[in-house]
Amino acid sequence: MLVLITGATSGIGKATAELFAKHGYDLIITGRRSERLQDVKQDLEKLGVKVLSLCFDIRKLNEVKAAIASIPSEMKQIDILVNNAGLASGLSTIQDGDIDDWEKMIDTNVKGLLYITREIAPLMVESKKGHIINIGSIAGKEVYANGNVYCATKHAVDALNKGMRIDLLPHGIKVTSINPGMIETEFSVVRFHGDEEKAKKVYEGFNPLTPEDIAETIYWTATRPAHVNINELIIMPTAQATATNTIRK
Ligand code: NDP
Ligand code: 8X3
Repeated sequence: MLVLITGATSGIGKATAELFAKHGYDLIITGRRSERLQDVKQDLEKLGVKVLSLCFDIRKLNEVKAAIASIPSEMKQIDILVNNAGLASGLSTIQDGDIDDWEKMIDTNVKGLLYITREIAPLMVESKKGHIINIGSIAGKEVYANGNVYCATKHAVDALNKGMRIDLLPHGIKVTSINPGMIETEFSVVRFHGDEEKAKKVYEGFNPLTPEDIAETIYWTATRPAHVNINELIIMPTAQATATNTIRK
């Protein structure tokens, strides 16, 4: 079995790659940070599986096409695609929003996910099987103050998840979305443009999910019997009821 995970250099993607590797799955991992990607690849290989790393920016269609075209034919039969690469950039009102931040989020979370899917879904259609797992968010189910564009991109992922499932139904391809609440990863450091102090405060006094919690959920979803598909899941920390209702110590 072969799994392609986008954004495997940190957080959910990295933890998911490790869990699949522990279960003997071969992997194709992607990300922009080449050194990190190489380190992750080497660690995964120590678990005895075959790993191909593809370093590219998911926002660039030509890079996506070239990367997928470079996959050797014996690794083209991808069983599971985890559309995970994504980010929030900035947290501000719509009237103060930074257009560069908006473009980064739309280009990564929506267009990047589409570019990859457009390359991989036809391969799955050809082999009449496959599973696409889209990483959405509670921000794709609810909207919170200052989250405007990030929430819009994750609502788009929610809609695409439903649309993909309908279009791929005749081809026997499963489509699932996993929609988590707060997970401590590099997400907030990226959202706050590298401000680690500000990022740390997001999780202060709070017990968030871990990337491993989401990896386990993805793995469970991917290993249901052939006739079972998990359409979507919302998974939250016990200390978080909605996007904005949290309990802190
Ligand atoms: P991280 O920042 O730890 O990981 C994000 C991953 O996405 C990295 O591997 C990064 O790799 C990759 N990535 C980002 N931009 C690009 C790009 N342009 N091209 C290629 N790869 C890219 O965050 P998380 O693990 O938390 O995020 C993973 C997913 O989970 C995202 O879609 C996020 O929206 C979602 N999510 C996160 C939540 C949270 O609270 N953390 C909650 C709900 C959903 P690199 O920088 O090397 O390119
Ligand atoms: C990321 C988590 O809290 O910004 O999707 O909605 S949050």
